[in-house]
Amino acid sequence: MNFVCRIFLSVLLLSAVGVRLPAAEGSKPNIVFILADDLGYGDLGCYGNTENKTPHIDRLAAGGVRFTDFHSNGPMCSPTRAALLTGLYQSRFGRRFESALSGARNDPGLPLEAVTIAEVMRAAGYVTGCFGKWHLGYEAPYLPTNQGFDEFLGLLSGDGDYHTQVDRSGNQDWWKDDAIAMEEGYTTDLLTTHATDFIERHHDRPFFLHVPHLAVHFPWQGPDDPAHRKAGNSYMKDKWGVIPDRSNVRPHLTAMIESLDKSVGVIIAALEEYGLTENTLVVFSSDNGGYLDYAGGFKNISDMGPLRGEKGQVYEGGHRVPAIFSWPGKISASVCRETAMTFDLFPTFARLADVDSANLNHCDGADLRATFFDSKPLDSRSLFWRMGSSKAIRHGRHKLCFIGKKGPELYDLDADLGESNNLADSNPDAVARLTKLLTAWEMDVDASAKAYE
Ligand SMILES: [Ca+2]
Repeated sequence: MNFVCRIFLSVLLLSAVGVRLPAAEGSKPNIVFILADDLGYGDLGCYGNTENKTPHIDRLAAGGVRFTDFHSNGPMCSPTRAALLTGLYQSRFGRRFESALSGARNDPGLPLEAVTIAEVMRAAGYVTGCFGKWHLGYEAPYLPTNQGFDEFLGLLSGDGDYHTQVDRSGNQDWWKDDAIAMEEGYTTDLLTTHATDFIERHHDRPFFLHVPHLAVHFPWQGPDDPAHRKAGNSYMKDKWGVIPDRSNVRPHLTAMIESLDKSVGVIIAALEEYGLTENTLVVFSSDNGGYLDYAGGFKNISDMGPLRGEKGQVYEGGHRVPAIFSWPGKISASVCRETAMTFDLFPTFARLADVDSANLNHCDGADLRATFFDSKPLDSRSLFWRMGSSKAIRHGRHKLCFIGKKGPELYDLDADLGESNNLADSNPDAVARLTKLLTAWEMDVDASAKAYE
């Protein structure tokens, strides 16, 4: 069965189980997924940072499973979000989804016929809420409320001023469901307030709460930094924010990270207040890696830990991200070294909601439950990234990259996490084997994408 047939069969199956279950279906766990934006692999205390104070996220990690080899599907915002929502490689929806959606009015969002995790959870009896950054469509009909979320509040574009909620084109960008609903406040705090309000209103039934924070994407503005953008002006050339000392972005980023950490603490406190802690899986991750020194003249930005590269690249710094799974009483504290990816969350969340595995066969991602519940290894598999003319495959300890028109780069990540020692010349067999797998994957996803071009 080809891919398009499989996805439409899946839609039919979802329709068949689409009768909402009664609210008394209390045994199903709540799921809270908090997604940071552009957070570097080394930006959190629990991932080795000694400057940023992140006690709430560190506490989640200390009591749960902390992955060290977790990857975003893309090294940019929109690609990872498309993969998260669909459980599929974003490339299956066309090459547009391998980079950030532009926001142009002729740049449609995620196809409405895609089956999203929010639609799956809703069909399984969950109330679904998204509070944060969408970046999968800028206007109707490509809105979260048409993609399975009962409630949406936040921004549709890729970034906005944290104080005025104005996007880089000068548009007011703060929405409640399908309408502009501007609010006073700091973006991270506003999203936190609405997320906890959602918990309060729905604490007596299973809920799927997705909090895709804007933090810590630029403009780099901590809570005490000034507003930067006003509606009606264009900020395309100065989208980064106002940093008095461009050589040192870090203090601003630290303030943003600590505000994000505070948000996690407030959401956890809300779960505790309603006695939901032992029936709720909380997952924290990032949509891609952070920044090193940037071409706009900014320096000392994210902490990438030992990794090479940054956001937008297929080196580890672009896509190896923090990932923490916390569920007190159900998940034991451990560090997990299995290789996993954002799109694995789709089948994982769906299976926790008792969705039949037969309805999930179309997914590219894998169910991670046995990994974080029972510390079991995942089946061997290859994982792929492609953005523009750069692409990479990971299989076991090896990673093969093609950066633009340059020749192959082969790294042994077990021995060389920093991707500094290119083994392509000394191991041509591995290069040939992985190139063959990568080529087959490209043919597969490009064939799927024809339905959307
Ligand atoms: Ca991002």
